[in-house]
Amino acid sequence: MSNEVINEEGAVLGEELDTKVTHEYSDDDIQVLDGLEAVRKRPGMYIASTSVKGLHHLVWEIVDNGIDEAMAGYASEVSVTVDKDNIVTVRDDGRGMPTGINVKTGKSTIETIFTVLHAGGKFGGGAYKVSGGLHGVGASVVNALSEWLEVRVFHEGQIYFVRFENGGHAVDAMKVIGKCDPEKHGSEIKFKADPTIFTETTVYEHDTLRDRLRQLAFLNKGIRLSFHDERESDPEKRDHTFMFEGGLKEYVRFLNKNRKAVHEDIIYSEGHEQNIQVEVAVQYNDGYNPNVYTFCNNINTVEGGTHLEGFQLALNRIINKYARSKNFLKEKDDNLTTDDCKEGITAIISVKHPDPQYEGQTKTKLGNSEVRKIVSDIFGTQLERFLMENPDQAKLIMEKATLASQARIAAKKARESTRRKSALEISALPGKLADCSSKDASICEIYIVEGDSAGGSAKQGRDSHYQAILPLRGKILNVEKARQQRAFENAEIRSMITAFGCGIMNEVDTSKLRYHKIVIMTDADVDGAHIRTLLLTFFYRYMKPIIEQGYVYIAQPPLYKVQKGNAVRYAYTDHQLEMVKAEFGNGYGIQRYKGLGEMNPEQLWETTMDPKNRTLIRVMIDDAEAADQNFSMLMGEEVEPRKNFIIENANFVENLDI
Ligand code: 1YM
Repeated sequence: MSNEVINEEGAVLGEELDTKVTHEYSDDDIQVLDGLEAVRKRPGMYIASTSVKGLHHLVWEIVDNGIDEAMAGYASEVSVTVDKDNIVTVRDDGRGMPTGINVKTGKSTIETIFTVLHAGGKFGGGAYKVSGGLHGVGASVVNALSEWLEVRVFHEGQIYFVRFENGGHAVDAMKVIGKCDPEKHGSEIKFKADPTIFTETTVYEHDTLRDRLRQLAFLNKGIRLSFHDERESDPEKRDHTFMFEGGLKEYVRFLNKNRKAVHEDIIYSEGHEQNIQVEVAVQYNDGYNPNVYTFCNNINTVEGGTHLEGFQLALNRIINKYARSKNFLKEKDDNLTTDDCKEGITAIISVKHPDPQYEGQTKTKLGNSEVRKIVSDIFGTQLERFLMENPDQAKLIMEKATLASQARIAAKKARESTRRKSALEISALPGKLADCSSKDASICEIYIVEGDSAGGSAKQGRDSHYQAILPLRGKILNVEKARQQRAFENAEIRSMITAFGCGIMNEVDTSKLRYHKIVIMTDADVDGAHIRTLLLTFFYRYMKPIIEQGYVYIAQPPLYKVQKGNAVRYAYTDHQLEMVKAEFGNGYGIQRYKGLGEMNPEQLWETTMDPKNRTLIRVMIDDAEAADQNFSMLMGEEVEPRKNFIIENANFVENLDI
């Protein structure tokens, strides 16, 4: 991902709006189109990629401009429509883009906005632009990467229009194409992504658009964001409207909806200092994992940064202060650690900054140092007030944090007293592991197999040069419902930790991973699906990098064996079964596999383990929030949402998006 913003000389548009001049501009013309040509030649410099992710960036860039207009107080709604041909229309009801002529380019401001590469921060002179998008790279990038793009501006009863084609050239100068209700005002951008650039796909994902629009509505309270998807046949799913007066407060409620809250009210704080806006919302649930999401200018800063640090400082400081003053902590007790204070927390931290500095590997870590103190002050003050004003809820939070601390201290003692023993155990590979002979991790695979009998077949059927087998007995511990200490005592979990060799939690080092394919192989039934989910939950909570870096796979055993004479076919889905039946006509026999154990070693090798024939599904996390929601729902305490999910996703066995 690249965050470079190309700021061409003379592209500061704000001060020159609505200045009507005529101009000779052939040189500018060439320069402008050079700029767009550069975007088309190296799109990766301007958008994250030309994959499906980059495709969606086009929408977000335009939506961000509408949100800016709403945040500035001029618009109340931004809407996104996707039509049957994946043409996108984004509208707002703001002032409408300026309809004057730009003095530098001698062209309409609209044409200038869409053909000159610019830095977003410089836009609009005076008022700063806080939304994220492509870090302000701008509407011109969307134009450059569209087959065509149309702009309509509704202003004082007139409809202004410009169409761009062919790499971003205006077909004609801006003109008035009709009249509208004089009360109507706003901007409308319609575009078709260029399939010669987005070669993978130009089809938008309904859920991706819906989820991000919902998130933007949470992050920008009071703005109505609506989504209309004309490709949806189900009218229930075609339209979505999101508007949250409560902002992050409602976001936290939404995230905690599948969990049991420890206290009723959401702790909410809001404020600004030095032109930096801060909003934080917090609620504890009865789980053990912290879920803290941070944003700067609506961008999810997944690597954290100074806003997260400020939040943690205040959380630690105020909770300890309150715990001491109300005697939840005795004089002899050590302070609670930040981890103690974060156990079971759901928190959103959102800052809006006029000049954000991003750092880190993926440029998603906020670097501005002044933000640390500002967030700490604003959140700290309001957290303290909440505790003072709500002693009953404060008590529940203090009990939660002190319990976390006691568990941590007990776990440490237990670890220390068994250190010698466990050090020995950790270095020795688990007895049940049938390891492979190769030590080259890049070719090695480990199959995590359900049950000893399937484990036996897998051991005999495998290629022992590069395939290792680790049979698991029964169901592994549900780590979503257990503290760390219990997880580390669990034999199956210990076997996996030692076999993988990459460490756990903060210490995961995938360069030490002993196998570059970790393959979950379970029966194709409900129990198998459950075990798979338990395993994925464990990997997700304790070894997230192995999922993030693409080392985890799911094996696909066949459901049926169809035999006619000597001809044998395996079917992995009911659809495939129908195809095989059609091929064989009649006189065939069908065997339905109820479990891996029913296959002999040769069959298991041939159908599920042999790289020549097998299908492996790689487990990916695109969206940490969605994955977290799924795990807490599938594995957590609340029964109702889980039941609904299972009813809605009866084919979960085949649908492995997490
Ligand atoms: C669907 C996308 O782009 N709306 C939009 C954009 C602008 C304005 C209003 C606007 C801004 C200002 C003054 C200002 C933009 N203007 C500019 C520029 N919706 C969408 N709505 N008047 C109108 O910021 O001062 C860039 S975007 F540069 F011309 F001011």
